[in-house]
Amino acid sequence: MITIALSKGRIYDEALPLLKAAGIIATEDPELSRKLILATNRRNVRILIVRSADVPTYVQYGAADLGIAGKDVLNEHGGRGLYQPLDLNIACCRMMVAVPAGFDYQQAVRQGARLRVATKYVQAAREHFAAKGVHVDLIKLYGSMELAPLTGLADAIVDLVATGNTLRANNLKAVEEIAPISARLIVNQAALKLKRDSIQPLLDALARAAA
Ligand code: PRT
Ligand code: MG
Repeated sequence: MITIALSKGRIYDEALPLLKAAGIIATEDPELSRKLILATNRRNVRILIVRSADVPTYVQYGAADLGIAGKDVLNEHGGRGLYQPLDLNIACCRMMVAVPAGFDYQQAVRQGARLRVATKYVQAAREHFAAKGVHVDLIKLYGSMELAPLTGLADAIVDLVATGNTLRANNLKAVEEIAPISARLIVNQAALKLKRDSIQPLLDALARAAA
């Protein structure tokens, strides 16, 4: 059996055509079914539906052999026990620093101000500001980061930006790119060795589909 961990929403939607090209079709739609384990057209392949931040954990411990997770999520997880063979080029966006439209970020940085930064991506934010030599107090949030500068919780946020519509709608502006983000295929290192005969053809097919 090969078990693939996926999150519902944009990763699942954008992974579907790639999996299909690799010959894997789920027999149910996770948006309609409440099942967390989906069967596929292939008797030896099943799909687990987990929260996006939990995908690396399932694969790390071997509860899933493969998974698809955003680079943002992998960076926070740390990637231990994971083989990352493939950039799938889906769910693309950019991790950015954003501030209120009227805030002069560059000047605050030049003046050596200590910034309060709210984010779900504490690890990435810490590395980014340390490399720039900017002093920050990081405030961990689990979502709706855009609200933090609007309520006085923080001066800036680190968040993912795709179209920029969410920032604009909340009177914020992106001031710095931290990293481009896309979803990666991840594989449990032990599973790759033990089940190489069934996993390698799947990796090859996904690589062709993502190219
Ligand atoms: O939403 P939930 O709390 O269930 O979990 P999640 O946010 O982890 O899952 P999901 O499905 O929203 O995101 C899964 C993955 O998609 C992320 O880990 C990213 O790798 C990737 N991705 C790509 C994005 C975006 N684009 C994106 N735009 N994830 C989130 N966003 C959010 C962003 O945080 C912001 O709130 O969309 C908003 C900005 O979008 P624009 O288009 O308005 O700029
Ligand atoms: Mg989300």
